[in-house]
Amino acid sequence: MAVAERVLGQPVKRKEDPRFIQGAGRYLDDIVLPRMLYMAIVRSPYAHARVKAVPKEAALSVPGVVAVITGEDLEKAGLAWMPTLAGDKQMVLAVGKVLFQGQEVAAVVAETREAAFDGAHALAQVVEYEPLPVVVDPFKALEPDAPILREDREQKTNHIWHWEVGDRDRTERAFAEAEVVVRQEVYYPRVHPAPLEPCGCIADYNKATERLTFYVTSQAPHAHRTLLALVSGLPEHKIRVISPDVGGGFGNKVPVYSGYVCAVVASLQLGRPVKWVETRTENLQSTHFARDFHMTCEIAADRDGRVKALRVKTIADHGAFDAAANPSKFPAGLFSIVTGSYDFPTAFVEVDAVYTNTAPGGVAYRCSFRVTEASYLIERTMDVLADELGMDPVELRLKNFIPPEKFPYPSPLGWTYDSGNYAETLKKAMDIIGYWDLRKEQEEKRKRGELMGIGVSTFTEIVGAGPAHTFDIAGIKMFDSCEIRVHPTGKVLVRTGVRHQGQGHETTFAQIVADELGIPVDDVLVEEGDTDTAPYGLGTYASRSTPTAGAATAMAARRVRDKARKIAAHLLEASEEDVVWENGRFHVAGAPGRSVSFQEVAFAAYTNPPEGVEPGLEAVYYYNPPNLTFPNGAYICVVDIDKGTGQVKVRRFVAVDDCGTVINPMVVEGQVHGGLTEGFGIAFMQEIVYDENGNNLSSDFSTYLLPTAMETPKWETDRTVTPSPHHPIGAKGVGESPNVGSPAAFVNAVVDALSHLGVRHIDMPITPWKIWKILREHGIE
Ligand code: PCD
Repeated sequence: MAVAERVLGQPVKRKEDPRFIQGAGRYLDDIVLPRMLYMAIVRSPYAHARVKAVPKEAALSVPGVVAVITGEDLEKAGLAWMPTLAGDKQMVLAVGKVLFQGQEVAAVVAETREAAFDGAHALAQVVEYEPLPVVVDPFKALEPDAPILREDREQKTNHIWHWEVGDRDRTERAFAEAEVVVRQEVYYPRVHPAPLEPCGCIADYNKATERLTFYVTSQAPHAHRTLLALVSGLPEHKIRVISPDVGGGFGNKVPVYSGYVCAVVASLQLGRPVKWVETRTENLQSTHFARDFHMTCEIAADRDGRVKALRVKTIADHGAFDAAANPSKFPAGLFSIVTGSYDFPTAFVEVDAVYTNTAPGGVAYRCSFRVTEASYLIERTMDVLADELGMDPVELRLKNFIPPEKFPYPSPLGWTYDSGNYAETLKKAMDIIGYWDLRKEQEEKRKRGELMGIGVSTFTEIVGAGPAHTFDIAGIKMFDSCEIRVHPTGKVLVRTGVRHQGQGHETTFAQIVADELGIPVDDVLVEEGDTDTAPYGLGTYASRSTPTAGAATAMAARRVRDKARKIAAHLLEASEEDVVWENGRFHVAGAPGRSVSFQEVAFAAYTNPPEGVEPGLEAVYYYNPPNLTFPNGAYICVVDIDKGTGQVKVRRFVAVDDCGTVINPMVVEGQVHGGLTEGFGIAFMQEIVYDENGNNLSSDFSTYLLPTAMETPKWETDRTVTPSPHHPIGAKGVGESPNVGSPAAFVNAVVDALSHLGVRHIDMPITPWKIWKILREHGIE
């Protein structure tokens, strides 16, 4: 019999794309319910001010406005504050004072969207504020005479928490004895996930059934259901969260926002559906930002380049409320992956979080909770060390990589890396790009005064949270789930506890099931996002879907297969032990001719089940991963710099990723292209900037730039495959890798182009203006 080609690993075209490319996706704002009202939010123009009066009448007198909600109203209902994922609390609507520009002050509900905006505008004109001194700089916020921002908390400074990990004493000793020490201050600027579809919801409370249906652009519908139940007091079984097609998430759609709570309150009061969709500026001003880490990194090493110790200190700007989205035991997320791909004998890391008059956040923007900051820092500082030692960055890395035989590798900061072959991955990238030839070319060009740089980043990530014993979000354990229903004709419905936002789960998870059950991918329908039908799960972010729900999917399919084997044995009149599963069919051992297909078994499950076997064919699996997965990669970037304008041109970019077993190489390539483009935007174009009064100067797409097809370089991708030893199909996550690994490659390339001038570091975003100034400072015209 011909060996059936496995669908796992095939570039199956995305099943979801026909609806997306025909404009037939169904996003939140496409949903229009009968009798639906619209909500708009009045926001503070001040970054810090007392709110003296919110005269509702101004909005109520606008035709079409039906209700206005203020902080005072919410206070009466005990809803003025909501808990954040970081264990802090955040104002839903301002009570007493506002703490950042764009903070929610009142919600206006009206018959039409236009009337809601008109009402909000009218009210915004008359809200009375008394401005207070503003602090936007986290270092100034820590000074003894800084104004205390959070009067609601009993604290005398703006310091939120201190977190440390590693062996302080051993690290100190290693530094004291080191032959070489480098130290670099690195700022990872505040950026924003800026999904093309902003955040929004429809709250639809039915007074007769006492049920709330909550449509929301959510990356984590089940977690949102539980949090809504806890915040609103509604019984959880009377809440149904539906996350329709999501137009990009990037971590922005993990938290619960004020607009959601206000829409629910409005619908509860009015008994009508209430829609709220934020504008682009609202998205950039007030829904959660990412990064904003001020880091200092030190590496101790031998003269010959062997690393001895790592020491990191970080000031984290958390804005007005500590609303960072992290697993609860990890206030700085998984930042402690900062030893990266290198075999550091010891390390010590400290992070201090600070309140400022800026928007709250700290979301895991394409990043498994602060992994991008960590990866950028170590990859940047390894280059600083190479420069100090006069070594090639590639040689320094090859010398210090964790060798393949050391896996599973216990890192000095407490992780157990599952697998990797870093040297192989780097060498592949070097071959593709022709590394040593480029170095020769660079040498020649330098002689001619031309600026060319080569940047290397060999990063390691940590994705796929749980395991549940260490990881929880607001107390909910981080496992994930899959339910499989096989219909009598052998067609399959798969539901999972995660919720894709364009990643392709409808295809890749179907491939997993098709592969496990020996059926065509087209026979599998994957559904996510409805809490009434999907099994409980923690959602899609932090590249956790494949490591968790993807694993659950394989395990559930195996459960289905185990039952199918019993039925097959009955059909084949053999004992179960003699039934072999091969090439997508069951046959009797030694008699491959006596076989049945999965479809025949499925039909029998409903028409002819064996004695003592339950009819039907379904399975559910809640997968609690034994460990995280550690994807990695080697990225090499080549840049040319125009001396006249400071313009950086990315000439080539080679990305070799290792995400273990690849389910769909085309999807993976698409993920890498998307993440590299975002990384490119971060490195060269983007930053959320505040002036000293706390005005957000980057609150639209003319000031906060997204790369378009015009700026985006051509990406060259390849891979190595080092399967995860603990994942059922050996897969690791990949969605985040390109955003985690690429910023350092871009910046390293630019710094490399200027290193002969004595330049060791440049903070992102690397704009032409910054480069132009540096060149002038170094006398280059
Ligand atoms: N895969 C394959 N293979 C392997 C891996 C993976 O195939 N080995 C594939 C899967 O299955 C899917 C994808 O790929 O489909 C991805 O995956 P992952 O890595 O697992 O991830 P997920 O979880 O699914 O997702 C998440 C991510 C993130 S995280 C982000 S940001 C982003 C990414 O994802 N987002 C997005 N990507 C994307 N895409 C799109 N389109 N959209 C979006 O939104 Mo966060 O944390 O949230 O921040």
